[in-house]
Amino acid sequence: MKELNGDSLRIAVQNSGRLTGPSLELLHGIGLDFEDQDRKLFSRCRNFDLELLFIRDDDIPEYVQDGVADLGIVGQNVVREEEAEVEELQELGFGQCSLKLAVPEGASARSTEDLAGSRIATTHPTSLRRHLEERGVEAEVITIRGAAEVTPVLDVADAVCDLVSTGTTMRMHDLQPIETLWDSQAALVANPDSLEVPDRRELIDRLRVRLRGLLDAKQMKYVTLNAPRSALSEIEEILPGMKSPTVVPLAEEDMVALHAAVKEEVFWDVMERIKEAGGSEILVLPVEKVMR
Ligand code: PRT
Ligand code: ZN
Repeated sequence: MKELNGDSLRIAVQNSGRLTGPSLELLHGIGLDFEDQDRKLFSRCRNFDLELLFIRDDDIPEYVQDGVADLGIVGQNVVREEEAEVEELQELGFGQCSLKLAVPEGASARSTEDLAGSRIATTHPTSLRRHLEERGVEAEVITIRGAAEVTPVLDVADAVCDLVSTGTTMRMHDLQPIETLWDSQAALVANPDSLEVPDRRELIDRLRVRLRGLLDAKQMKYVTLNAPRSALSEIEEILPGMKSPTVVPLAEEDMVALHAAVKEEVFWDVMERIKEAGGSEILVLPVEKVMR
């Protein structure tokens, strides 16, 4: 194992919240062996020169920007809100949400412009102010810590600007979204200086390759099927494998077996066309990791 001059690579992860479980699962998924039971401030990887730093999500962008950690796993929303100078390396496919403006059911406002002169309660004041400025709308921004959805009922605000994922919270409070400011998900971010230090860069790149492998695999299925040799060229065209499909002759003459990796998003479409072209005994298996 390579030792960095002084200290190890450090990654900041939310200590307890929505991103914690998926973040740790991801890090374990790329083969990192570390203790995550008693959530101390630090946890050291046993098989990689990496230390985990468990902190509140709001502190992650700043800690990464200031070099307290080289890397962080955090919502894009927090990075934007803190206006942190960090480099986004990779979207991670969890923690999806949107920042939305909403008004009570029955209110007449239908757009940001309609909120001129209103009081808007938000957990994301910087983002809201920027949005209002872009639209040339003047409104009172009321910053709150959480539970923006109760402010209209309490007559603290006329509208809210908060994160939404399923939309249940807003519906339960009779709030109707009128505009989406942006969408967000969890991302891997880095301190720009850490990327310039060769030793660190090398470790970061290794982690990135592993992450890509894991994330790519999630979007893939491994497919095997049988087909008459005569249908081979047509099926090969339909089946967009990583390169081209593996073709194996079968004991039964004029029949072949094909193996290929197929992207989840085009999966059903591809399978239907293959069946039409003469494919049969189609087996679909999950892909655990991909290394290109
Ligand atoms: O203690 P700490 O500061 O670390 O945690 P926290 O309470 O600030 O954050 P946490 O754990 O709630 O969320 C961490 C991150 O998850 C956020 O920064 C987002 O990147 C992401 N995320 C994804 C969400 C949501 N979805 C989400 N729905 N964060 C918050 N919410 C809240 C929202 O504010 C609203 O109150 O959930 C409610 C709405 O949910 P739905 O499903 O009813 O629409
Ligand atoms: Zn937080």
